[in-house]
Amino acid sequence: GNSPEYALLATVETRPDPAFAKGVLDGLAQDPPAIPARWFYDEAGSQLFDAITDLPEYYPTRTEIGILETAMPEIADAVGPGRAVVDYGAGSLAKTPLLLDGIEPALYVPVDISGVHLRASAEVLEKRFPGLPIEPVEADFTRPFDLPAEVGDHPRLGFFPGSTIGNLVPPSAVDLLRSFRRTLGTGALLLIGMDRVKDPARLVAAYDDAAGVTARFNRNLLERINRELGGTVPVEAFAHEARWNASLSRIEMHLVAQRDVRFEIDGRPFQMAEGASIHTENSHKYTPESSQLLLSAGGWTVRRAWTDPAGDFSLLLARA
Ligand code: AVI
Repeated sequence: GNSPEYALLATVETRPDPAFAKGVLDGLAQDPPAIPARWFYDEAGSQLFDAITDLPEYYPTRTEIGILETAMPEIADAVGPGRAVVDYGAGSLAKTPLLLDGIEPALYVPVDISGVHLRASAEVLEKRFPGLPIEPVEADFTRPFDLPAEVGDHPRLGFFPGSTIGNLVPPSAVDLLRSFRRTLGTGALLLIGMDRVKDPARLVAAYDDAAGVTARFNRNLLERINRELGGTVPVEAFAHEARWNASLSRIEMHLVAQRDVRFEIDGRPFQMAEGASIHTENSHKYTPESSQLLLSAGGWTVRRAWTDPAGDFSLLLARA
């Protein structure tokens, strides 16, 4: 039955996040309207993202895992043993074990804004790596934070796979890289995944798959607005679109109104004309040159870079 504890948990979890409300209302007030991609990842959105990573068109996840597998002996050589691994985003349970198996770390520091996510993944990794000290940090890693005392003088290795850096516009990406540098310190290493520029048709397909999973992921943002912010957004009136923006070297995801629409969010009225769009995500793609440039603007010097044979994705090792 429903224990009182359960009821309390349900209340806590459905309480609207004021930052989400602000992100949505401020974003829709912009011209053109744009809502930051971080708001995709509620429970449903995180599950849809997991489903995306299995799609035939979505190459980044499996390609990066392939690079980690193939290049691990070289990565281990370049990184050396005894590092404190700081894993930004609490760890992909597919990628982190490859790294921890490969490099003989001294300790593992997963960092995530969600304590629930952090504890769940730490529990899995504790079982998988029984001898490895794990020191989770609940923090917003877009800002510098203090490393746990256990890190001590161990040399540091930041791990930021997935090309998540690509979801930030360059000024924000540079800020994030600088903040990593502040947290990890001079002399630290950073292993970072960055997706590559390629045939636009393949890029668009990766973000507009035939099964429509990415479309559901995109539209889930509107459903989340309706669920959590008392929205009346007519979700079916919005079409998912993935566009390649060549001059800014990025895939953009949009939700395009298929007719004139009116709706309310948090009691506030909005209207959009047919054809108008809400810009929901950027996913920047890099060349070898632009990835080096971005990293160096963020205070990191590229030491090594690995790619898959087709050059679809890259894993870079940089030094602060
Ligand atoms: C999380 N991030 C790196 C993904 C990407 O490819 O930009 C998010 C995503 N959006 C649509 N498909 C995947």
